[in-house]
Amino acid sequence: MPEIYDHKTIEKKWQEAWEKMQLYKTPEHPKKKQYILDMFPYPSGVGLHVGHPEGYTATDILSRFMRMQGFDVLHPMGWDAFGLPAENYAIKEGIAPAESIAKNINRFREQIKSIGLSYDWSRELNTSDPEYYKWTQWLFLQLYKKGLAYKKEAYVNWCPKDQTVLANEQVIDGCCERCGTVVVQKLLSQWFFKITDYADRLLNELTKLNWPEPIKLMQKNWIGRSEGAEIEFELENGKEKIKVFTTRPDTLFGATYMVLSPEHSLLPQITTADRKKAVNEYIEKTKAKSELERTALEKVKTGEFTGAFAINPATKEKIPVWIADYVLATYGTGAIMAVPAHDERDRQFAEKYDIPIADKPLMPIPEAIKKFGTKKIQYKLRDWLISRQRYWGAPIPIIYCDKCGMSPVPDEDLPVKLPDDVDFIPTGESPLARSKKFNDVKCPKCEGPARRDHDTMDTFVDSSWYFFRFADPHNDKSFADKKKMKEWLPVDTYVGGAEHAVLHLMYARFFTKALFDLGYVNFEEPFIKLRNQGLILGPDGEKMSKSRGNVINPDEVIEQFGADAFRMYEMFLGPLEDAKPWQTNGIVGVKRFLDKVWRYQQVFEAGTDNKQINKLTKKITSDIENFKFNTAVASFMEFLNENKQLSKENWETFLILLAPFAPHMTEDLWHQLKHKESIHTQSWPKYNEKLTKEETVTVVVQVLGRVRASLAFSSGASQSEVKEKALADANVKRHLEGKEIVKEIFVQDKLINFVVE
Ligand code: ANZ
Ligand code: ZN
Repeated sequence: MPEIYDHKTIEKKWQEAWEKMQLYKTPEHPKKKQYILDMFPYPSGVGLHVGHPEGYTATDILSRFMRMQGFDVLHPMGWDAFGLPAENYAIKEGIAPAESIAKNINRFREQIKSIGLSYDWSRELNTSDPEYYKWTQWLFLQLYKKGLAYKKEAYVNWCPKDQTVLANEQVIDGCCERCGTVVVQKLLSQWFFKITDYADRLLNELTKLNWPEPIKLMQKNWIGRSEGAEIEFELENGKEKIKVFTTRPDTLFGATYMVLSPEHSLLPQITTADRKKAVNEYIEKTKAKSELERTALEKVKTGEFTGAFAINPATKEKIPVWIADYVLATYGTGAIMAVPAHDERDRQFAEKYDIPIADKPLMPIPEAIKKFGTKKIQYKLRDWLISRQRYWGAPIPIIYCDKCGMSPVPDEDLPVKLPDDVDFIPTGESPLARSKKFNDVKCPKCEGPARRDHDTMDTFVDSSWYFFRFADPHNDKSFADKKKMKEWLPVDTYVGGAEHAVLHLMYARFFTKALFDLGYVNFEEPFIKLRNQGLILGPDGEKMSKSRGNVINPDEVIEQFGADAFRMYEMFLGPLEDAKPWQTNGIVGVKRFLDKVWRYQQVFEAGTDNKQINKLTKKITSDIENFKFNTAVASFMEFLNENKQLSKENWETFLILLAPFAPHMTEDLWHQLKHKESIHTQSWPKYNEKLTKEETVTVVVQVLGRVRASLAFSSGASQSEVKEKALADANVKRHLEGKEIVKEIFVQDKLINFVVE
């Protein structure tokens, strides 16, 4: 056997062999199933980033571990392939998105394969494939037919640079999430999904989920449930009433004015003639402002008096009605009762405009509601705006006829395919509007001339259901066979970045609940257990970016160190969910460990002790179960350092434990031991609980030879472990104070002596 692990030859050899023997093919009908899923990537032009394989390696280890434990595992990979970057690239370089995406996917697939991940490639899917988006369109129509997809005129977030509408979630600090341009408000007719119908269920069922608490909290805040009341105020002149939403009906006696949002529909009726000019000017000015600018607490308050007065139903006093941009049209009723004595924003406003502040006694909330209003639960969650005026997405399958109005595209005419004769230059209108071939269509009702909807769907629609499709990716009769979904779903473990806390994860939950209500699936939550991977930073501790020049290219790392070293280093970096910097000498250490494993098969001496391997088996088993991959890698390293003697059986156990982490090298060593079957089809080792128990020893701590403490350790505790605990001991601390340790004498399991000056 060669002295050196030649990763280039050996890893390639096994990757080809595994593919040929279809080692990772998903069993057709699972008995004991595990569905282990990665958030599928957007195949960008720059290729795989070292951040991608972090989660992928974790789920790969888990998948291999589960297979070895006798589970039938579904572990697929696919591509979230629609979206703006491909279209922007097309605009810049003149290459059709379908073409550039196909190229990127090929590169991504190659790169992922070079890591030795155990995906079942026969289930690969691509959201921009007509065979896939046919079902995206079909699902849209299911929601449409149930009244969960509707069209309405609405003020929408508009990015002037990308020339498209953005969902609220895609506006970060008032700017476009993609290009950073300041977002403006525009009144447009758009498609929405009625996710608000599910607000309560989306909130209540969070408690069922084994998800990181911060993600659950973000979803909870995003849904934003508030309990309060609606109260109507009569106008002094005129019959209209102004309805407000308040969480503090108990403060009604202190309401000394009212504020309507500048978009409020009553304004034309109630504004008095002398105030019209000022009010209209203010309305115009508000249009340029984002919600965030309008609602920031520290912002200087502005507004205009409408000339109208309302009657406070509790005090019967006449109070002025104002407009101000700090009241939003899209929350509650778009109007508030202002209580400057209790609300900070109202106080600032009242002080600025000299409106009375009345500190009146509070009354119990139930009494206030009973006397003056009705109980109301309000949510921050808004309906999901899904139409985009862009090309590279699934066309919305709706037809407009002058005679018959709006009709869904008949199921047998799906998919509505994207035309390829399109000019991509953005103009604010969807590029599809400029394709005659696409637009001209017969009305499904009267057969007369009609036109297609020329918007496409938000790419988050594509990714809201892909996990169903993996259960049955080639089905051309339905989005996935009901029985197969029942066999494989829900997803048992889902891994991806925390940046998806409110978008993708909320939408996927909504889709699942809607499909449950429609009778297609028998579960209401798609992802039972969720784990996040943290960012891998550059070696300088900063976020990796081209401009900083701190990007680590996975291809180069694999070329130099091999896939097994790359995988193990990705896991060794630190706790999966933490942000952590890439350190090149760290991977050198992992590589050195693997070379040691490679040689060990030749050098280990026959031993008989089973205690250590039992302990290791227990540790690796629980570390994988608990997603503690970094400590598992450390345990392998320690084990080899401490055990020169192993029986052949124990050495084989070691290899099996290591196989999910370093699948190539362990497979090769396994075959060198004359095994005919793959190491990856072996059963996961069992351990004897009795042999894993730690023995406790007492270690004496001395300072200059005098005993200062006796501390308990598990036997075999290392010098650094003992030292750390010794230095934390109060008495030892006292005797070391102001002195410098010049020497340490350490006798394992017995003593540590600090020599000081
Ligand atoms: C009177 C009052 C007195 C209020 C007080 C608060 C404190 P959350 O908890 O976020 O639901 N509000 C209602 N609709 C609004 C809108 N469209 N734009 C801006 N503000 C609006 O907040 C509910 C409170 O926010 C409501 O209760 C209302 O002010 C204000 F001491 O009513 B409150
Ligand atoms: Zn018609």
